[in-house]
Amino acid sequence: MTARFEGIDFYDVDALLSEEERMVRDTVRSWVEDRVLPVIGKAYVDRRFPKELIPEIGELGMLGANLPEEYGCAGLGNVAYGLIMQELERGDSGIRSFASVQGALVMYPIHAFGSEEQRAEWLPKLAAGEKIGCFGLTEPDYGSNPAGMITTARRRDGGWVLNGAKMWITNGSMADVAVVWAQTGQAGDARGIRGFVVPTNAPGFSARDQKGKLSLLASDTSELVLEDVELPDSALMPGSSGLRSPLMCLTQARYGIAWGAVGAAMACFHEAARYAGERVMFDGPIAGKQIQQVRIADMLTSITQGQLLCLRLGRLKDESKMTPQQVSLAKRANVDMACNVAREARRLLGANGILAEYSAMRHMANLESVYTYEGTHDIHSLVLGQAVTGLAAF
Ligand code: TGC
Ligand code: FAD
Repeated sequence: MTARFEGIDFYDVDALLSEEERMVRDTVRSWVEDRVLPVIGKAYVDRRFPKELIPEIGELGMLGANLPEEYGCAGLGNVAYGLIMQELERGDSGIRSFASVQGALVMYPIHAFGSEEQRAEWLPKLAAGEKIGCFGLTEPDYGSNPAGMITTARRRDGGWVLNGAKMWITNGSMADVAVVWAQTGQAGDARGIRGFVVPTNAPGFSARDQKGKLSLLASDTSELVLEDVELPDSALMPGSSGLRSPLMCLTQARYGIAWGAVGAAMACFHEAARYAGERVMFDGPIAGKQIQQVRIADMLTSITQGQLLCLRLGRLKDESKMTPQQVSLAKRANVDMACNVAREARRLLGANGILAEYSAMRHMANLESVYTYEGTHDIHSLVLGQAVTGLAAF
């Protein structure tokens, strides 16, 4: 009998990482094992985001980790950042979502498009986890097509007045600050879209928890309502300009999701491989049955492909050569891969696979949201179709 492969790095991707990248990965991995895995099953069943972990997430430098140190961030490279997302999502997609939104969708735009005052006011507190942020782009009638948004920002008395509603907003009910995208021009004018930094205690701003979810249960998802929210001129992010600005944020978040999905798949694979070795049926471990070996081989192959895809994408990002279309390919491929791995892992576990005590079904349900948010799988198909054919088929 040959030796068993128990790890989750079949192609020794480890050898392609720097010492710092490995150290970051191992630190987050240990933290997730010690602090997330023991509580996440219950938090999920209780439909509760484990908010008590936020200060530690901040303390370990996991929020906006690829942003500069001068604003209290870790100033890491993009591969290390991706590995943080991978390890957080080995715990749960809800934990990774929290960090993705805070870092890529709130801190990134404030850093990229905000004024120096906005950066100084918000970035250090967001990095430390002392303040929580959310990102409002999607609206009830404008999901895949944010260009059509109907939330407006109108000039009044040297400031702005915001009106509208945002839907499906991660961190929405617990946020101190919302990055809100609104139309300052005529309806449908994508170039009139601007971003605002909105304190959630502003009169007229309210958030309502989204009820009835069957996915991402350990995550805060909310609707935001803006009714005559009066803001000073300084709330506008001066560098934001058109739909391109929120789409640039999505590129950052989708990059992290491509890594995170690999983490969820690794967790499912690990659990399934171990279970197969322990579960005896028909006089032997199910690991010795050919059908389960095909399952395991398929999972291992697709996870390995996903790991290599992320690493190459991260190196391109570090060289400032990464394109949004390359990110679309990785988000689309890796999330689809992780959905398949989670489903097959759940099936391999038999009845135990439906329990919260195991992670496969939780990941499987979570990944259905990940498949839909940050550009649905279909939207990324169309982005790639356009990249190849030159024809937009949206
Ligand atoms: P289009 O005309 O193609 O583009 C408008 C301008 O933006 C530029 N651009 C991008 N820039 C950076 N990154 C990208 N990914 C970009 N995509 C496009 C483009 O070059 C153009 O620039 P310019 O200078 O010419 O003005 O815009 P379109 O209206 O045709 O839309 C294209 C489409 C459909 C791909 C886009 O609308 C899209 O991506 N839709 C999906 C919406 C989406 O992903 N929403 C996500 C909401 S946030 C979320 O889900 C958070 S979940 C968080 C969590 O919990 O982890
Ligand atoms: P729709 O756009 O209505 O799509 C419905 C279906 O039609 C999909 O299958 C889609 O692929 C398909 N479709 C759409 N257009 C086309 C086309 N042209 N051709 C073919 N098929 C098409 N948004 C935020 O702004 N901030 C957040 O923090 C946030 N967090 C989220 C958290 C969760 C848990 C979820 C589920 C969503 C979150 N979203 C957030 C919203 C998310 O980005 C949207 O759900 C997503 O963009 C899709 O929009 P939609 O749900 O309105 O679907």
